[in-house]
Amino acid sequence: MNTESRILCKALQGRIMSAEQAASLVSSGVNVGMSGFTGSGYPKEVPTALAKRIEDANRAGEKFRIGVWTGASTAPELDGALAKADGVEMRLPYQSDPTCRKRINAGEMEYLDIHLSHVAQFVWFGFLGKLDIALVEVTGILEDGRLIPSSSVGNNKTWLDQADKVILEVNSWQSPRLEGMHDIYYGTNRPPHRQPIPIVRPQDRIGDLYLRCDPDKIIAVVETNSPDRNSAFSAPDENSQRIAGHIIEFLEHEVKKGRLPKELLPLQSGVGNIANAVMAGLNKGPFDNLTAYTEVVQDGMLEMIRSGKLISASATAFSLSDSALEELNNNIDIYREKIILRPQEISNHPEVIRRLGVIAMNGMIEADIYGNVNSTHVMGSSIMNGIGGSGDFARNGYLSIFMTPSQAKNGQISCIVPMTSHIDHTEHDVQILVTEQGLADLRGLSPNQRAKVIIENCAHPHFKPALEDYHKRAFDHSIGKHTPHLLDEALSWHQRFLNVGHM
Ligand code: 0RQ
Repeated sequence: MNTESRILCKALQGRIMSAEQAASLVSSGVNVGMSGFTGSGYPKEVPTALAKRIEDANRAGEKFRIGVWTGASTAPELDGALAKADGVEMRLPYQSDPTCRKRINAGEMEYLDIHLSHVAQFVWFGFLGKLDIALVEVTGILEDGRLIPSSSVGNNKTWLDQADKVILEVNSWQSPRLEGMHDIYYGTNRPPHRQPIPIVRPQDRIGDLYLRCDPDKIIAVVETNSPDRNSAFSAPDENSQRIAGHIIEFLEHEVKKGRLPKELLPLQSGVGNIANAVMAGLNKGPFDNLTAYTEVVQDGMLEMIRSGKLISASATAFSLSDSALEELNNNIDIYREKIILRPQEISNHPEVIRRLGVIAMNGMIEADIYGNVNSTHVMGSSIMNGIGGSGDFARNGYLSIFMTPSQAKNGQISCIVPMTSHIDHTEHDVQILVTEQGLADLRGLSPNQRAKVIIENCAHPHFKPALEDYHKRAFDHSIGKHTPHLLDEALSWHQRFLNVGHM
């Protein structure tokens, strides 16, 4: 597209206005579907203007609150500003903002944590109520009104389709050469009319390059020029490197056993420093011609594409540091050939994940000795971020791997516990646990066999004796010996740490 003007559609040029004017079109009580996924492609100016408006209303004694639905996490200008203004009635489906988290944990904001692949279809089914407004960042608008998506796709297709009214932010900071990287699939129907999703390789394109939107619904177009959130990663620390090392050794073993091809199967990698470190490890590792079918392209994956280790990546968003972003923009024509950004109901689609045989690797808060995993709650009652896409991938992947350092809060808390204080992934969905101490391969093991391997391989030596002692006493005294527990003791495990890590 012409880089000087980003709004080529004549009819929409007349709807250009300021962020404040656009924010004034949003009234209290509405549900707003906003773009944004792991800090990329979120609207930058209207949410902040809206937060200001909400603060003014609150000062005047009027309660002004909206429902905020997104793809996933956003940034301080969106989640932070609206939470600070106390303007969010219901937030879904994934957030990682400190102010938002504080409000949720104080009981001041409702939060619905659902699998990322479920969000779009729940809206089509009408399960979440009415979507009033879509507020979506795009890279540009073509003459015929089609929209060039931004640095994330998330739920934008669904928001534009389902909302009564649409506000667009056209961000000229986004590279115009993102055009051509997206694949927007319009073939999803509701049951009983569903057809197979025709992806048989991660790099298959099945949709359009552009988002569609009825121009009559577009009530405002706001021009912006603001960067995505910088997702800085720390250099892999010793623990992350050891976790990466255990995973690579395991994958090599699986190749030797003939259970994985030598170029492995498509990789999914969660967010955060450990996930990034695993990618850095794979980049130096023995595998070539790798592919990814994942949600997020972080720095580590970009480096793997650059080195040639990774030949293609399918995702729904970027989450990059400043330097990685510069690398992407400087070489975007090369990356566009290798990266596809899809709607999140497709990037996280259970059918496709199962068909491709994805190797799912996600972070966790804690796991118990039987293999249940808690990804979301600290001390059983405080939310950290949300389940994100980890369940979509863990339940349906070829391998489901969960990783964490063996201890948190400077060694005061064990991340291997007798019974998880909250469960996101049950023992049935968890095959491999990894800490810096080692890897527990749980495939084919009964609960008691799992407990031995998890404690032996994953627990920190500081907590190992207490966990072994718990399992032994539970086996001796529990009525049922299948998954032995001393319930009072298991449930009170966290009590002694309550003053340590509560948020
Ligand atoms: O808190 O920074 O205040 O100290 O949890 O922990 O070790 O920095 O790990 O950044 O990889 O996050 C599970 C949260 C791990 C993440 C989780 C405290 C710890 C620290 C973060 P502080 P780390 P990470 C794809 C997949 C769910 C969604 C998902 C996550 C903070 O991986 O959100 O997988 N996963 N999506 O101190 C008390 C424990 C603790 C603990 C860690 N046992 N007790 N606090 N912490 N373990 C992406 C998307 O779906 C979008």
